[in-house]
Amino acid sequence: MDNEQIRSRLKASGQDHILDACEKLDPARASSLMEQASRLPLESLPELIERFVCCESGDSSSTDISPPRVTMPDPELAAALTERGEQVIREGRVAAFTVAGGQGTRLGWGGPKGTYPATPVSGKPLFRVFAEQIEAASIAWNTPIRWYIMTSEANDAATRAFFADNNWFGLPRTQIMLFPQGMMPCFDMHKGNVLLEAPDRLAMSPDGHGGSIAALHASGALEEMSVLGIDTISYFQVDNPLSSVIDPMFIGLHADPERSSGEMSSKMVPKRESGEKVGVFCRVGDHTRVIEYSDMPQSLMTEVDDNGRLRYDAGNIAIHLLGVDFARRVFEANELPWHRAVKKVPYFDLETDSQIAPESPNGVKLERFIFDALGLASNPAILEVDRSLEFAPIKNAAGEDSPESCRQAQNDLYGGWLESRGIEVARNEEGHVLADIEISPLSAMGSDDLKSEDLPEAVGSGDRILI
Ligand code: UD2
Repeated sequence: MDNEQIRSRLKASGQDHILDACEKLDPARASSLMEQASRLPLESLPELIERFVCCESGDSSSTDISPPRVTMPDPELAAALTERGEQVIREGRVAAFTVAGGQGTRLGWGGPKGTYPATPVSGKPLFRVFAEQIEAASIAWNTPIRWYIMTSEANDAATRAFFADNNWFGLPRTQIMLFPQGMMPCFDMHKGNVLLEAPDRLAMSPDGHGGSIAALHASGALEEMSVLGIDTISYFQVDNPLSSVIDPMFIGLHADPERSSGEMSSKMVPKRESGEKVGVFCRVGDHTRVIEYSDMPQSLMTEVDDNGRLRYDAGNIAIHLLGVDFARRVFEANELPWHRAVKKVPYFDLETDSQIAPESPNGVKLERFIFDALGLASNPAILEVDRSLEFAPIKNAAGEDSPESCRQAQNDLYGGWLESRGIEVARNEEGHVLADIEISPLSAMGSDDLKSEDLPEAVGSGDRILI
């Protein structure tokens, strides 16, 4: 595309200020800025700005809200679903997919979140935790499970370097594919202008984990999955070491035509308390949706049923299964809504020719959320799972959802495994394990897999057990 074309597209989309910026630059830098501008979704910007940038809320609110239908299988059904799921895995139809494009700002960790040391004894980074699960599952079901990882522009190089330095965690290099997510421009919250980060650079930010659908397409991953016969994507976030990366029972539920269309299925845990910062699964009209904690009206957030249980307690732990055909359909429909986040965005001011660090929010970043795809799925299955077995995210530096709470959750979980094998484990009055215990999925994927010769006689306070 030549400069004239970009020029007229910029004018038509109301972003002429970028042309003004170019006029102040030498030819090389002007051409770099024009090139960045040419990659913006210019034709859709005016509508996007009107709907999501220059208005208070991009979210449509609805009054027709009710709790979702949740599946809690009894042991007999669980066994049948597990068997079905194992068959699907054995046939090589499932891939693991980690979204790891976030910056981990709340945690205050400099590198990509997946490099964070997460396990209680050996301090394994999150990426290794998942890699070992994938290796163990590949062995257990005798099929090389493909692992897709979405990074972002900011952490792609560091993530690749980390995998290379760690020899791809012992997995064949060909089993892993990394790709960056898309970027969206940051806008002036009043005028809708795309902000400049520097005189010759647009201010851009990652397009949210919902951008994973477009990134799966753009990277060729969706295409590759079809070629390899993969029809199910096991989606999880990089911040939760308890994620069961390949869960046969969940996969069996997703693949059971009586219980799911096989388009999208999700796991939930009952919320810890009404204010917990997780999105909540709801029925909105005829669709299942997640309402993000920040968008949930207070009255619904705290509403209780006749038994005193929160009516909207189905917390989203961000573990989903997506059909590959469904993901392609969501990509083609291009209907996932944008969510507006008002932020302080440092920018270069063209009028004063100066760099501004705003003291109050001035900009809007737009993100897509993966769970909005639920609204496009027919008959999604929502599976209730036990928080203590599956959800202990590392998000904050201290307190809830921190390295410390996650470490305790891992100790409690693995302590329980040892107890189920008749081993005495020291616990405090609140029931928390008083030792550090770590069990690699390569040693055991569940308590039944533990080999007697690996087990300690007892676990006392302060012990450190690595199996
Ligand atoms: C998310 C959910 C929340 C709940 C919680 C469970 C959203 C908006 N909220 O909250 O409802 O389910 O998780 O743990 O999802 N990521 C990318 N690219 C991006 C943004 C995020 O890859 O552009 C990844 C990020 O690396 C992480 C995950 O998505 O793995 C979650 O991101 P977050 O930390 O921003 O989400 P959070 O904790 O606000």
